[in-house]
Parts: sequence; structure tokens; C-alpha cells
Amino acid sequence: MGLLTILKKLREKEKEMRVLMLGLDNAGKTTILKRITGEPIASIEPTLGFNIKTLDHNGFTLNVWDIGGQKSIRSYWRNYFEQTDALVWVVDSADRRRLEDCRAELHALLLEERLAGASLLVFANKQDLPGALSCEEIQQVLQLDEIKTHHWSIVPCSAVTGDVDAADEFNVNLLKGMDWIVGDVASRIYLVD
Ligand SMILES: Nc1nc2c(ncn2[C@@H]2O[C@H](COP(=O)(O)OP(=O)(O)OP(=O)(O)O)[C@@H](O)[C@H]2O)c(=O)[nH]1
Ligand SMILES: [Mg+2]
Repeated sequence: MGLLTILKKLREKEKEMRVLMLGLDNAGKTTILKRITGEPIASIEPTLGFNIKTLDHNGFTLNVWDIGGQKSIRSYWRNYFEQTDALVWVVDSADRRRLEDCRAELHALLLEERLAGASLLVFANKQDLPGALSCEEIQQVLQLDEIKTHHWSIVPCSAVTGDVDAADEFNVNLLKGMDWIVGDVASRIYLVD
């Protein structure tokens, strides 16, 4: 048995994934995470450090790190890159003024060596807001089609509408996004031999 095979088998036993949630401040990262774990979202403060949540999804254990996105603390993002299986990039789809900033920050992350192996999921959040750009528009503005270095997917969502259990399209999409992550990471790490 080769070393790589042994390592893969070890990880298979753990079935753990490390997911890093980043994005500009106010994008809705913490709200999305709380929504997925079924916690109240009424009084969420801007994140100055990080939140970590462990959730079970499709037979995998996801350790999700939600890091504060304010400009003054973005330099700390790099402290969390190590061992990242998936990057979730959360976008406020109605924050047109900062979409260029959002694009630049994302593409800078994709150059990071320690994130080279990570799958990228983009949540085009705040679809409930009247001025929100559509998923296709966000895909274009963020120049996702130019990304050749990472597997990526974009999903429109709203962290505040409806009920997680109800068949609300955008809430269902939060779970669809998580499904994609687990599927993509698993196909890369666990099943390839
Ligand atoms: N209308 C609407 N508001 C949202 C949505 N998601 C989050 N918000 C609101 O946006 C604000 C910021 O949400 P947070 O979850 O704190 O954003 P964050 O990305 O964690 O911000 P930082 O921790 O500063 O990086 C809060 O007032 C949320 O209620 C959404 O889908 N639609
Ligand atoms: Mg936050």
C-alpha cells in the first residue's frame, strides 16, 4: 500500500472536512451558518474573531470556520488557510458598490498556495433584497468563469427568508450548497484511488 493510499484511508475513517467561510463584512456569513444549524438569527453582531460550528451533513462531519470580514481584520484570514478542504465565499448580492472589492478579495485568495486544493462554493446571498444582482450577474461580476485552478460552484440564497425546513427555494439552496461541497470534496479526497 502506498503512503498516499494509507493517508486517504486514514482520512476516510475520519470523514471530516474543514470548511472556511469568508467574504466581505456584512455579507451574511454568520447568519448563513446559524441558519444551517437552526439557531436564531435575530441578534447577530459583526464577527471580530471567528465562529466555529461542527455539523453533520450526508455522513460527513464538517468543521465550518466563519471568520469576520471587516477590512481591518482581513489580514487575519491567512491564519485559517491550513488544511482547508472547501472555501465558502459569501456575497451580499445587493451591495453593488463593493462588488469590485469582493471580486478582488476572492481572486487574491485563489492565489494562496495553502488554498490550492480547496473547492470553492460561492453563495450569492441576500437574494430577497430588491436590488440584488442575480446569480448569473454575480458569476459574471466576480469573473468566476476565469477560475481554472479550483472546482467552483455558485448558488443563490437568502439567509433570512422563510423557514429552513420549508420548501423555500433560497433556503433549500443553502443545503444544496453544502451538498455540493461535500460531494466535490469527497470525490476528490476519498474516492479517487
Ligand atoms: N435581507 C437580508 N439580510 C441578510 C441576509 N443575510 C444576512 N443578512 C443581514 O446582513 C447583516 C450582516 O449579517 P452577518 O451574518 O453578520 O454578516 P457577516 O458576513 O457575518 O459579517 P462579518 O461578521 O462582519 O464579516 C445582518 O443584519 C443580517 O441580518 C439575507 O439573505 N438577506
Ligand atoms: Mg459574521
